[in-house]
Amino acid sequence: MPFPSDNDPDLEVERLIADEFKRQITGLQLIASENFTSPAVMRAVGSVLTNKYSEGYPGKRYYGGNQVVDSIEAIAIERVKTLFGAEHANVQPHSGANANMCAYQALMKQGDTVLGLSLDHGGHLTHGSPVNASGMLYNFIPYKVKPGDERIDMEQVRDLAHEHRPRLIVTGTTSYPRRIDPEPFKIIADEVGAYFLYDAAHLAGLIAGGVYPNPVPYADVVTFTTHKTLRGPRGGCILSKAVHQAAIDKSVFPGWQGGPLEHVIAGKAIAFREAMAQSFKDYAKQIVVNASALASALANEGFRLVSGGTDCHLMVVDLRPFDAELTGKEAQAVLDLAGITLNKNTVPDDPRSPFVTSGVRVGTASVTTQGMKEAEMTQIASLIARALRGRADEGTLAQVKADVASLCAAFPAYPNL
Ligand code: DSN
Repeated sequence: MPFPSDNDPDLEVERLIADEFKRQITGLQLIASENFTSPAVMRAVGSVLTNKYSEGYPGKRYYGGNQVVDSIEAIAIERVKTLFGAEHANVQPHSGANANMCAYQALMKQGDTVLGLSLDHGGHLTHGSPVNASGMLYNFIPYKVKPGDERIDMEQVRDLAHEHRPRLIVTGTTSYPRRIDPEPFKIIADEVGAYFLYDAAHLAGLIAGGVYPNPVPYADVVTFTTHKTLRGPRGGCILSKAVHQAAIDKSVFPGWQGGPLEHVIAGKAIAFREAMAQSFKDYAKQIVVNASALASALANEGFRLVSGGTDCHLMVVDLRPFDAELTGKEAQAVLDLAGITLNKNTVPDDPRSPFVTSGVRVGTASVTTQGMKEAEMTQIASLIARALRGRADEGTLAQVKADVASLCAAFPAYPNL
């Protein structure tokens, strides 16, 4: 039986997908949580696996016909355990936010106390924001970065842990540019009898590539997304100690989710294998080298880097020394017009609201996938500064956009697509 779209493709949507492809490859993608996944991953995500229902886990499904799916999910589980040295893995979370909520439910009961990094100091919505279910279901106590060096204040973490005796301590970030050492968190968690959860969403690719400390030996549970520095399909994953296996699996299904997205799990399996390659280790190293080069170049253009720089794939740029009137909101909009995509971001103790902000967040995972290196980071900093300085002039923005397109044409994300 023909499908309605066989002879009547939805050209409106097809054209928009083509437009998005063009936007991605002709502009600079500097959103720190994005990347270009591989054609092999995209083939898996667009495969017939999307047709299959497979509630449950390999060997224990509620529906028939899961022989092939079982093999795929089992491969994904084994690969990710090997990649990070984990005792247990659940590859079903649809997203990082889901992964966190599933982990919380596995480790706590409603109303329990948790320590988490404040959102405006680099944490995540699911680390206790009052507008997120995490903040509604659990009693989150925020810790912050120190005002001087803008690094996580470990003395405050210890003090708060001893004062509040939390059930869980969460670390991991979305806009914190510095290295997080997992061992001190584990020591503090042990002092107060708390579990330790590390949200490695942003950092998974750097950890897999061996250029960032691996929290798996220290944490009870590690959650992450597969589409950021890890460069896989959009989705989440949970690693844990064997002792938490049953609780984690029960919390994911039937606790929070129904049918797993096996087409995405196939993409995760492919990405985990890609991340084992030497070329991925080289890639992860170059992401960090590029971030450091971009941070220095932006500082030379007159911007202030929160904490003075970066140890990972991202930096938070305080716009105020560059131009006291320029907000993150305006910078994001202006740079969009110039083909440079990034996002507004609060700086620690930002006087402006999260919808306006005094900063932007910049990441180097995507441009590094394109093959750009330190010299191109200097060019990118110059393009950003030119666009922002000349933001009142349409001609300047058009010229920067043309220069951005030329740079991207020299480093195609998908040379064969
Ligand atoms: N939205 C992601 C980010 O940009 O960091 C976090 O969930």
